[in-house]
Amino acid sequence: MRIHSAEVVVTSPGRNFVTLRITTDDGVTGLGDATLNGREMAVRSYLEDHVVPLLLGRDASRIEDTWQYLYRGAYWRRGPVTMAAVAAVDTALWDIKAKCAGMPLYQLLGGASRTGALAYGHASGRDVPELLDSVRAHLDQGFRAIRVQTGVPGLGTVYGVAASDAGDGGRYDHEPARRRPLPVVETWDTPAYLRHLPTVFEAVRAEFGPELPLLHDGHHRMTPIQAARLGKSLEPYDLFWLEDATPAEDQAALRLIRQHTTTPLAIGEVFNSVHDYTTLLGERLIDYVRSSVTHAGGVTAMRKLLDLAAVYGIRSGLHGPTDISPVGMAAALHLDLAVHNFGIQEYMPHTPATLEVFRTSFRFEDGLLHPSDTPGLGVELDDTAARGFPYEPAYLPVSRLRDGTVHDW
Ligand code: KDG
Ligand code: MG
Repeated sequence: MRIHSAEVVVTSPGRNFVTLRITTDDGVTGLGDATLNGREMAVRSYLEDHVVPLLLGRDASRIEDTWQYLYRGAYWRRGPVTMAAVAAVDTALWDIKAKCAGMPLYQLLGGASRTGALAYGHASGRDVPELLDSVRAHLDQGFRAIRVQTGVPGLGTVYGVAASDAGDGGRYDHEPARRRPLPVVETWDTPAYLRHLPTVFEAVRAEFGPELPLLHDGHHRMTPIQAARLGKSLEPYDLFWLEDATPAEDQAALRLIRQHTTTPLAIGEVFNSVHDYTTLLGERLIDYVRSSVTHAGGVTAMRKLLDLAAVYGIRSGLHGPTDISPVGMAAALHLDLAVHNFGIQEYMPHTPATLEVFRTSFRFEDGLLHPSDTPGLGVELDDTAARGFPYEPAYLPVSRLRDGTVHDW
């Protein structure tokens, strides 16, 4: 079974997605997600100009060999653009292999280890009353674990907080609504955030009790000692995890945080290689691996990463925001179901327009996600619908401190 063609589809049903479709000479198709928020066209070019020509005529069943060929063969390895492209090829080939086997992908990964993957939803509010309403709305939607983000007194728009309560408890969507040719600038103040956040968790625990798993994303904004202090001050509220407390590329920073707090730590959504994790895993400095199939080299690389994490008793918490397409999400769900060291899965439901383009079969029931038993990944792309949503440049925001200094967003 040879690769006959490979095409890149860029579509923008409310936000941009990059998808690779590989077709074999006997007509089997596979999809891979290559979306890199704000840098979509770089991945498209990498795939179209440098990867697709290498794929034509290759044996579609040789997934590991193709992964190594694209990774080692390029000489210039790693990096988000390269690894998103490699991931898309890898995921599409797994989709093809599972379709040919007539099985859902998770069966090829060893079969189900659980009935479904515990998902966490994103509650947010500009203030505490709005946040509590949002938590209630998420519980009503069936979520059994909740990420908590709020506005900070004195600051305007804050990461993770819906700009309005749209009646569904507010929906935060990583900026597609604020599309423009240049990134918007948000003002940030870490001391104000550190003073405020423990009071937020106190209010949430007082309202919803001790059992509900609660998560929080620091989104890379603290210094190690600030993160250590936050972890310590949140200990009474028993978080499931504190995510991305410090800029992720500084693995050694986690040593300092770990020395001061027992709040569980999660990191890795911006990582794209197992090599980004070696200190973190080897020294057990984190509790959850946050990478996505889309950005970390595909199903093949993610499986290896999670198996290495399992050696150290570290669990998965795969990245699942709306800028991971339904194809990337489905790939994550097959892994979630199969690996022993599953922890939790992030789940931001995609918009109806996105689900017109990507026909999914995964389901969310009673707080758990299941990839379905459709052969392959269980997602198909509707080309006609995709063509109705042309690419629009869109960027993530940029943070500046009150004095104008650029900060981590
Ligand atoms: O594109 C950036 C988003 O994927 C990121 O901001 C989402 O931090 C995020 C999360 O935890 O989902
Ligand atoms: Mg995050």
